Amino acid sequence: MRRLAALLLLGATTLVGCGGGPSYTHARDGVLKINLDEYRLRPENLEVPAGRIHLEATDTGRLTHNLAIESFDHEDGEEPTLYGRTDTLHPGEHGSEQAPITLKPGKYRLTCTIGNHDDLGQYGELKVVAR
Ligand SMILES: [Cu+2]
Repeated sequence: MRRLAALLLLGATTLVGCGGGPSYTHARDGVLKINLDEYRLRPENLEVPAGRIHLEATDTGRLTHNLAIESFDHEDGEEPTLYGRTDTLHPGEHGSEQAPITLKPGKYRLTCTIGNHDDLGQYGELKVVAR
């Protein structure tokens, strides 16, 4: 129980980001280059200027994965908004977005929507900043 409290505290500190928050990888030219494996996105947290976003995902794992961009906030019982995703990728495959993606400034969730991969930790954060 004490350990759980410590973990929660740690989570709160990360959210506030008192200088020690998550670091963001700057995506060049709006291209999110992300490797997918069990069960991580590498890198996890990316920052990109608003506008057209491209996905460049590679499945470096042993299972199928995909890469999706969805909203952080959603009503109880409702699915988050899906802004775009790749096809399902098999080990060793590369994939880009299924349809053009344009994002406004804000925070978005990066995730793999296959099985319970998200629950297992395969997610990250996309910070879209004003140009
Ligand atoms: Cu996955």
